[in-house]
Amino acid sequence: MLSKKIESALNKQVELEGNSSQYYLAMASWAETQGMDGVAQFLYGHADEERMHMIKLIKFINERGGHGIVPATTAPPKTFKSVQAAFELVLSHEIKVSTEINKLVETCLKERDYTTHNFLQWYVSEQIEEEALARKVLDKLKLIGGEKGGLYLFDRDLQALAAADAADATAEK
Ligand code: OFO
Repeated sequence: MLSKKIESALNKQVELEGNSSQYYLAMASWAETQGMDGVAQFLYGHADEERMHMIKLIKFINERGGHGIVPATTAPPKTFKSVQAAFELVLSHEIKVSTEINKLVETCLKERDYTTHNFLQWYVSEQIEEEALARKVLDKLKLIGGEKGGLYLFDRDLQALAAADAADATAEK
């Protein structure tokens, strides 16, 4: 059984994951309007993953006798200064998510809720991967420095990455 404190902390995380999903969805839609189809596919996939993170939390809360609350969504920005600026936002957002996950882990230890602590380890590892991926993408963008030919190739790279991620996700089902 979840304590009220842990239940509400987990529901705050549900909200953050839901907002992450909307945020990346807005970036994906914007990138598509800029002709960056690979970037768009990558970010659509990322938005789906964040939604899956939200649902995983909701189900866990319910399984442990709590109530996973579906959050209201906050409107994300409609446009972004550049692809690089968008990925800078992705990285800073993921860092924020990691910080919140770490705080949650700490709260679980203080409350001696080892089951939730164990469940959250999946999110801890996921955040390491997501931060590393965002850094890798940003490093490539910095190398390109806004040069058109480079951006074209970058877009194709991200298309391939999005297709590989989608294949992995299907294999995991
Ligand atoms: Fe990348 O935010 Fe979910 O965990």
